[in-house]
Amino acid sequence: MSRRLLVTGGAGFIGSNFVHHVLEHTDDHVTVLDKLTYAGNLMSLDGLPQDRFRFVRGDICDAALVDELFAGVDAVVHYAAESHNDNSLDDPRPFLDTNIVGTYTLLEAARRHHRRFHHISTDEVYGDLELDDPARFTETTPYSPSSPYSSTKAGSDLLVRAWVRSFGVPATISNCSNNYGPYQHVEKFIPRQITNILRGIRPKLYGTGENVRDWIHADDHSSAVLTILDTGRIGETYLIGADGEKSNKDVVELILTLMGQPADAYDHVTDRAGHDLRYAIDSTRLRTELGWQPRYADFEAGLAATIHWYRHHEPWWAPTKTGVEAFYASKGQ
Ligand code: NAD
Ligand code: TDX
Repeated sequence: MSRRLLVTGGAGFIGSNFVHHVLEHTDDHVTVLDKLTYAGNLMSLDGLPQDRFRFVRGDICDAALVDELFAGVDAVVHYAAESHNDNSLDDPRPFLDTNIVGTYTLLEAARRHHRRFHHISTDEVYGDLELDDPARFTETTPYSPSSPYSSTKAGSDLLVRAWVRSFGVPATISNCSNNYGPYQHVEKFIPRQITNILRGIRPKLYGTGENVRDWIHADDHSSAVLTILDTGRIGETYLIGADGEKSNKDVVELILTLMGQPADAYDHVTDRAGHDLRYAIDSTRLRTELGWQPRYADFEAGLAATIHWYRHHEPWWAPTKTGVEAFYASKGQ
């Protein structure tokens, strides 16, 4: 049966991938609510079926607008956030406004209209792991966020849990690992290095580059969220991951090799303050309870496809590239 979905942050990286995924794989109708901050890009929503898609420019902190939109939908998937750790170290305030107050505003509307609500979050709420720790994050790992970004995401998760318990809001939460794929802003690690190479700039690795991230293709994140929306248990948290642990150094070397450059043609730059060492997700609950499986098992193939996408979508990323590199250069990164 066709649903009416509201997707916040649908002009961003993962939100836009989700909108494409939903409109391709279901009969659902989608309304995107997005403020179009520096991170939003309407070009990411090109080519969608216009009879099932609507875009509304607005702020998730705008209670009147949010209330009006909730009245007209069956369910809400909440991606909108300030999402970049490096920006949160530079200016934390927008992270508090959007990630905390914005989520609160949406939860109050979900409560008033009793709407199904799915909250998108991150594995960074659990802090980090040692490189040689056999443990991975599970749904019961204690919260221990490190950065202004991850602490505001942790705060938003706790708000959702409280609104479920205190007010009976029918909500679920997912915490996903690092995503890669098309439509990711060039401030982020993988697109930054790909577009650096395309511009003749050497890739930049923070610190030693031994830090490990657990990579998942954005389309696999989307299929997991759709699975939780369809069959997840209300009040539950699900971790989403695809067993993709790689050191940053290995990822940079693979990008260089796939792009026909010497594998060591990169620079070490100033490390990120408070840089989390390793993230790793155990997604057993999602796989066994809900039967979800990732489709992009081969990271190298997914990365090659992502490189191909950036090569052929320069008009999508070129307008932001110079400003992002100037920001990093000012910090020695
Ligand atoms: P992004 O920065 O690419 O996109 C965020 C979008 O939200 C943008 O379109 C922006 O315009 C919009 N937005 C920001 N503030 C808003 C506001 N106040 N009102 C309305 N819209 C607003 O982020 P992303 O990487 O796509 O991340 C999306 C979500 O997924 C976030 O909640 C993030 O915490 C989570 N997440 C991201 C990753 C990752 O690897 N990128 C991993 C796990 C979880
Ligand atoms: O130029 C770089 N060089 C570098 O070595 C950049 C931009 C990053 N890095 C490192 C820092 C991290 O160890 O690469 C790793 C990945 O960095 P980001 O792309 O900034 O991602 P991360 O900080 O891991 O957070 C991401 O995953 C979890 C998303 O941005 C978050 O929104 C999500 O919650």
